[in-house]
Amino acid sequence: MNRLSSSLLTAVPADVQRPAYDRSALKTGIVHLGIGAFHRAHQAYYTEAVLNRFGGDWGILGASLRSPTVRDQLAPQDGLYTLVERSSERERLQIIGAVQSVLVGPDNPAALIAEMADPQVKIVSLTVTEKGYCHDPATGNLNVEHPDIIHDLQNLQAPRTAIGYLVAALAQRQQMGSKSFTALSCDNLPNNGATLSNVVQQFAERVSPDLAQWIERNTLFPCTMVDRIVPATTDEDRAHLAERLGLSDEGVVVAEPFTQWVIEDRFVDGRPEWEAVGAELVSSVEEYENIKLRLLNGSHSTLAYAGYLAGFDYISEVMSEPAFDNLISRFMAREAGETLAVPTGFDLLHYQSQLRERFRNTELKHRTWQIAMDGSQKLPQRLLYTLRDQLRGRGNIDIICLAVAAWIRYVSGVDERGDAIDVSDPLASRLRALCDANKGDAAGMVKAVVAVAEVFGTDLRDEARFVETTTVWLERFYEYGVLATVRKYFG
Ligand code: CS2
Repeated sequence: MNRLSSSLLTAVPADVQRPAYDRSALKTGIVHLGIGAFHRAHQAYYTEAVLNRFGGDWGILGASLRSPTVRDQLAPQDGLYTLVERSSERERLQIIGAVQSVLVGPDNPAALIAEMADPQVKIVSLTVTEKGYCHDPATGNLNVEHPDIIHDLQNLQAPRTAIGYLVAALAQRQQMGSKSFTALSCDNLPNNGATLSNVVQQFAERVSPDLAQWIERNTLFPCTMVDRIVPATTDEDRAHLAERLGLSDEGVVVAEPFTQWVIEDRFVDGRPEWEAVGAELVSSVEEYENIKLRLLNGSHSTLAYAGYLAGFDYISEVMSEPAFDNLISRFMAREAGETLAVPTGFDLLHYQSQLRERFRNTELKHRTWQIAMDGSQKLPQRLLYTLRDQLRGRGNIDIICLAVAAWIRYVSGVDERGDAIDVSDPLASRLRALCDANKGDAAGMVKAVVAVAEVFGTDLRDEARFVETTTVWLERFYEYGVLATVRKYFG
């Protein structure tokens, strides 16, 4: 079967949307670090919509900081790939042309730095996941003991981290006397722009105070709220698409129809007209960000840990168990939802029922295991800020504690059948050791794990209500199993 490429664009079925603009007119205006499935189904989708509507030249150069996979998928396809939007009601296919090419950092770090330093580039955007910020999730400060940060501070010409790349490129711009760029964080972190600015500043300070000052004066780091559920693409997705398209596409991404992007409107040197194609450009994203992190991502992590342990592979399967659906409705209404301030006119109840609908989408194969990854980096903003607010206001914390207990049960590394869990987390071995050292003693396990300051800060270990309630759930999980426990209390 032929592979999707520029010359075969005309061969795709007529119901598949294609780039309606002249791709050869594109210039690299955006460099995107971390060109995974999410970027391709979200920010690139919005930029594509701008190009389809107005033309223009806002092209994207994608970069992978680790693996060559996406480059190898997209290079033979001239950067083209299909976005499949899927729900039980419909399937919509679109070929995206906004990504011009992909660089692989480790192959040639200098080439990527040079691209980022080119004054034609106005925006450097990022989806490098929580751990890509190399920060301490509880405080937001740069982790100066992180091996990759130590490496990058000594080898700025060949960095490994996004932070190293940003500072190296900004240093070149300063030296050349050119304008700075907008650094646009699109990761699920609270105050993501400010968090990025903070770690970049702390890194740059160590390189040169003069550079740090130049960055501070010239660079903007807007905050964003990004939302679209985009599971990892499977071989089945590729096979299904090949049938529909009549061409093979190694770079296909599958997403839900829903998408949202709220952006703080502060840019150094222009941006695509994203507001004309559905993005919301606002003066502050904080409320949107909290709503999304605490309701969507908080629910996701809760469903992922408890659902995985209960034996479910996919989020839609977890949601088809009525007790879990109940649990998550209550979590949103009585715990996370109680802590949120909402923008004027925002319907919080509608948002919650829409979320449950989205989680139930059976056409998305969203693995509980995928969401369970990197919990140590995710828990603070997804569950623990809510927990602190509820403790302060003496609100309900029952389900947050259940979620934390499920996470502890998960990172212990052994499931309910006695099989190993493949725990993917930068703190995996430390967390596992803490659980092993307290085997058979739920109270001891909770005490040891909540003392991990990078995740829980230094305050939560002394919150008796939190520690005790979490312990009770963990005891129940060990005694009756997660599914029976959830059915008993939420069925
Ligand atoms: C998920 C998110 O993998 C995860 O941890 O919670 O990636 C989620 O799908 C997105 O934030 C939705 O916008």
